Amino acid sequence: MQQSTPRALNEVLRSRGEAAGLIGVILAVARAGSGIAATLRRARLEPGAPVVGALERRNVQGEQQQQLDVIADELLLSALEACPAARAYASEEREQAVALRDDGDYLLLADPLDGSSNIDVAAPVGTIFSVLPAPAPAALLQPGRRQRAAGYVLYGSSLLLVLATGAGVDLYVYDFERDDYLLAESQLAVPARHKLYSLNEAYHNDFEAGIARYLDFAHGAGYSARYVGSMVADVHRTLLKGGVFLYPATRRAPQGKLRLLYEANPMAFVMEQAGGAASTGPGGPILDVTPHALHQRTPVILGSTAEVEQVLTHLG
Ligand code: AHM
Ligand code: MG
Repeated sequence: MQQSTPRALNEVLRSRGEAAGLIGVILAVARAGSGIAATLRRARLEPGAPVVGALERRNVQGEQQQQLDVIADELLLSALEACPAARAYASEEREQAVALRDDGDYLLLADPLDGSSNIDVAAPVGTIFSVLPAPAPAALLQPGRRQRAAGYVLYGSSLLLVLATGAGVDLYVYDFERDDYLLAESQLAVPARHKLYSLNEAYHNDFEAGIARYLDFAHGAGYSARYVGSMVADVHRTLLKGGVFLYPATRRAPQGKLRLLYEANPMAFVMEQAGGAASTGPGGPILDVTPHALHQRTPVILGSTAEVEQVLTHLG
């Protein structure tokens, strides 16, 4: 894994007056992100290279291979282990949080490789992360409103870092030659409205009546649909172009599929910081939910303010 400091990213964060500890945590995530990207690019290229699939799966040479989600999780953990400000790490890949340093000021929560089933088809995937303050004793179950920073790394046709630290949303592009993240856009603003929805419509018969009513409305109102099936890619498109991303409750998954702490909260923070909205539906804003469990799931409706509102009016 590359261990150098992303200097340009560091400089921007310092010039914004961010706390040194917070900068350290963000740089650790950024470093892990470029390490994950390097690993993704090597997949299948050499004997023993990682692939997605069961850990028991073997490559054509008969060697056992590692799941990329597990590797991504380990890269994040080792980057944080070198970071004095990190108090604990919680991940979608781990049953329990990992304690790091008793005097660390921040907690990192992450989905190390979101949308990993898309890797087999070389479609975009991402790392989603959330940074919370670490009061003593460390408290992982804080509402998303308390996040100090959140964002994602998108492994797509370019490697992007989208970051919100409480004063808007910045987009950085990773320069592979300089091993650094360069600021490409500041103060991203999600368009207030755009007739586009993004959800897995195959679950139509499993959605509650309100979502079905919304879809009937959208079909009659000239909406378009886009769905990659990687939350990072779908949310990133929503952030730049507008529209609404939904992963509602279904009959089989009454709380939806997405995790509150690793996926919904960081994406909701980014979306609100960009002037958009993020709701659970009848439960109100995602960021106001008080979590009761580390791996808790939540329905997600986020994107352009007017489009989120439109969905909510149909939920009754
Ligand atoms: P994962 O964390 O196991 O990768 O699952 C989350 C992913 C999201 O990226 C995406 O929005 C969703 O699952 C897609 O689910 P579905 O296939 O049910 O539409
Ligand atoms: Mg995920």
